[in-house]
Parts: sequence; C-alpha cells; structure tokens
Amino acid sequence: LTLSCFSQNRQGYQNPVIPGFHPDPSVCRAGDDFYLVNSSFQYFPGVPLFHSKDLINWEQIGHCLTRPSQLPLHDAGPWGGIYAPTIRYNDGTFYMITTNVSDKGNFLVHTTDPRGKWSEPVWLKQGGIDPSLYFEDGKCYLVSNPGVGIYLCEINPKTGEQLNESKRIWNGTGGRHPEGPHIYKKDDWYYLLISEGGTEYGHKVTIARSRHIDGPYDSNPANPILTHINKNAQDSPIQGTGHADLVQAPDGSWWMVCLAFRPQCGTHHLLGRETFLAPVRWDKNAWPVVNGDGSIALKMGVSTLPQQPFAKKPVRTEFKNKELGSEWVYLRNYHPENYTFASGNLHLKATPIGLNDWKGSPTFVCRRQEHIDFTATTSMQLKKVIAGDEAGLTVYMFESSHYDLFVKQLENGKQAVSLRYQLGELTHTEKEIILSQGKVQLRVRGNNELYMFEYATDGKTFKELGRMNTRYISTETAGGFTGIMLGLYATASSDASKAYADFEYFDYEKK
Ligand code: 6LW
Repeated sequence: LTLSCFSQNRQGYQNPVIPGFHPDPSVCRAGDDFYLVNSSFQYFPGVPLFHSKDLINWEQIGHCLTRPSQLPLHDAGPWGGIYAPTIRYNDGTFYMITTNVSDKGNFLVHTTDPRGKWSEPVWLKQGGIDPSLYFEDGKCYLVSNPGVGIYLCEINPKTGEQLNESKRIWNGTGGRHPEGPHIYKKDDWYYLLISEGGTEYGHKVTIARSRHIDGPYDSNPANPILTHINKNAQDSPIQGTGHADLVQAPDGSWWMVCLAFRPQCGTHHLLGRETFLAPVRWDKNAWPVVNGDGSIALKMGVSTLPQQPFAKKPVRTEFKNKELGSEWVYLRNYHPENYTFASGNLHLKATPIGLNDWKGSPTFVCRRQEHIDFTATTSMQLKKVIAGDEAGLTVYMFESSHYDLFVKQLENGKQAVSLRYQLGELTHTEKEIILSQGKVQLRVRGNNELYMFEYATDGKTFKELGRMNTRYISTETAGGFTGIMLGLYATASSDASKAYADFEYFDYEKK
C-alpha cells in the first residue's frame, strides 16, 4: 500500500534543467512536444532552440537565427545583441520574437518546421525589450516594455504592421525593471506574467489578471509568486530567480520555466543565468502557486511528466566528422572561411583580431561551461608561424575577462606554452615554458573557487602551469549578461602571418 502511494511519475528531477549560460527561457507546446528558446547576446548563431517531451530532459535541436541576414550583430558585446526571446505555436506555425539591441530592435521570425529554416526577420514598431506574442481568434497581440511598464498592441505577425496604438496595461508591483511579460488565458481570465527587481539577487516573478486583454489588470495579492530574495531562500544555492514563462502539459499539469544563477565562492556566479523548472498549481482563487512556496531547489521531489531522457552527450568532440554540434558558437558575425576541417582536425586560421578586441570577430569557437566542477582538454599544434602568433584554449567571460592557456611562437624560433590572465585593463602572464615538440595537450579543471591550468606533451603526464580564482571573471566582477564559454582560438601577430592551429579533439567532462 505504501509503495502504491508513490506513483511511477514521482521521480523528481534535478535543476537546472538546462545548465550553463541559458538565460531568459521561453517555452511553448505543440501537441506532445515542448520547445524552448534562450537569449544569446553577441554569439552566433543566435537563440538556442531545445526540444523536450517532459520539460526536464532537453536536447538542443539548433538555433532560430542561423543567417547573418537574420542576425546582424555589428560590434555587439555582452550587453548587446539578442535579448530575451519568446517562442509560441499557433495554428501550425512557430513564432520566435526577440530584440536585437545592436540593430533595429524588436522582430519576429517564423517557421512551420522548428528543426528547419526560420524566416527572415519581420521588424516591429513597438519598442522596449522582452517582446511576447499572444494569439486569440485570428488576432495577434504583442507585449513589451517600451516605457516603464508593460505595453500591448495588436499586430499582423506576417507583415509586422502595428494595427492599433500601444497601450500601457500594467506597471507591476513597484519593483525596478518591469519586464519579461507574457499573456495567457485560463478560465476566462487574461493573466499577465512579468518579472521585476532586475536580473540580480532582487529578481522576482509577479502576475496580474483581467477579464479584458487590454485591462484593467489587478495584481495578485500574493505577489511575488516566485522569488529567492526572502529569508526562506537566503541560503539556497540558487539565486536571482525570475524571467519566467508558463506552459500546460498534455496531462493538464502546469509548469514554469525561469532563469536563476548558482553563486560560487560566496556571491559570484560564472555559469551565466541558467534555465530552471518548477511545478505550478492554481489555488482556489484562480491564482498560480509556484512549487508551493514560491521558491525552487536543485533537487525537486515532485511528480513529473513521464520522463524521456536523451542519450548522454559524449565527453569527446571529434573533429573527424567535419561538423560541430549546435552547442558550438562563434563571436558576432564570424568568418566561416577561417574554420575548416583537415586530416581529422579542426583547422583554425589565425587572424590579427584577438580575444581582447571589442570589434570584429576573432577566430574563436566556443561552448558553454555547464558545470561548476568540470575538466576540458584539447590537443593542438600551431603551424606556419611568425613570432607573436598564438593559439589555445580560453576560459572566456568576454573581451576584458578571460584566462588563456595557449601555445605561442617566440622571437627565437621556439614555441612556448603560456598561461595569461586578462582582468579588465590588467594583463598578466603567469608562466611560460619552452616546448621541445609541436603537439601539446592543454587542460583546464574548474571547481567552485579555482580554475587550474595544465599541459602535457605525451597525452597523459599533465603539469600545472598555474591556478586562478574563479571570482575575478564572474558576472559580479566582470559584468555582462552572459556566462563562461570554453573556447578554442588562434590569433596572428600581423596580416603577414600564415599561421593556423590544428585541434585534434575537445573533451568536456562534468566532475
Ligand atoms: C532581459 C531581461 C532580463 O531582456 O535581462 O533577466 C535581460 N531579465 O528580461 C537580458 O537577459
């Protein structure tokens, strides 16, 4: 009898459901399938797109913005480019709406096949950030925050034409930065979900409702419905919960996706804002209650949808297959000709644009650090070099905040393995060791407080070059809206260089 109390779906799950820099999640359902998108800032392709059957196990199926014509990034940095997207499914078509703050603002793209190509951008007049769509009876409504507060208008989603005046419908409950709005309809109420407090420790999710889509909206007396700003979550390993979206599963259950971050060494976070999941129930007054008390945990001991995990991602990325998985991205509008595959290697052509440059696109390809404890290893060789050329592995927050482990060509014709820290205006070379042969293995190990940098020349005997605190390249120290990327790069000392680097593999392992 006791056993039967635990239905087979009461398996619980682990948060975050999408670890690493995956902020501003938005989710929609099409039949039995869920799709989720995140913001992507200065990275290309833009807006990572995930698929799931259970809201817990997510597989990246690509990106929504894959062509420069959809994603002109100009000189976007970690506060630029693509802000929070919304994904919606209506009548056979998927819509993804977002803001390119480095270009013309709000736009949407659409497709009937989310795994295929998305349309060219349809640009929109109503400004602000965090645009969202709501469809009803053949009409399409847009909400965003062009002033302080949430504004609504009706649009033609195929042309972008705005069909009426923008109207302010809610200011929120008084928290700073009312943003991230979404409208839902349930039991004849229009619900307006937003975030307030800013995307740091004061972040919270609030909700209001109205019988009419354009208001007046009444605030839920129990707001905020999700926050970790209060005493009950002061010791939680999860902070900054906010920027949420709701979805109803085929079994009738309701769920919320939101962002939050996991502080390391006290109050610094490095992995960016990640995607979390919480169950939602509706109380007797028809207001949503998130996970009982408006807080979330790493281990969620709740009933779930029947879980359908995907195959585990392999530790090793092989370059033999001559393609990179969708977890690999580039900085801004990259130059594809500098990334080729030769003899089973990833062949990176060095250019004079370096990791510290805020303009242009260095030869640099990266994937997210998804776990606080991890190891990343590569094996590489730098060829056809002149003095000053370099290539290697970087732990990269953005241009002025990164730790680089690399091979460098010296004036005397020799090569050295080197460890360098870039901290704002400060550049520090920690150590440089002359190499006796070409091929080198570079390894970085990370934990809560430290990154440890090691090299080997025989594939197995790793020696430490140095170790550095994590917090100096955290979001709290460095700034930005992004998270740590692990990147492979090649930089030339001048245009005269013909240098390139061959990378044999890239291993990423959770520890
Ligand atoms: C996003 C805003 C926010 O557009 O941060 O956390 C901004 N919320 O809603 C950038 O991610």
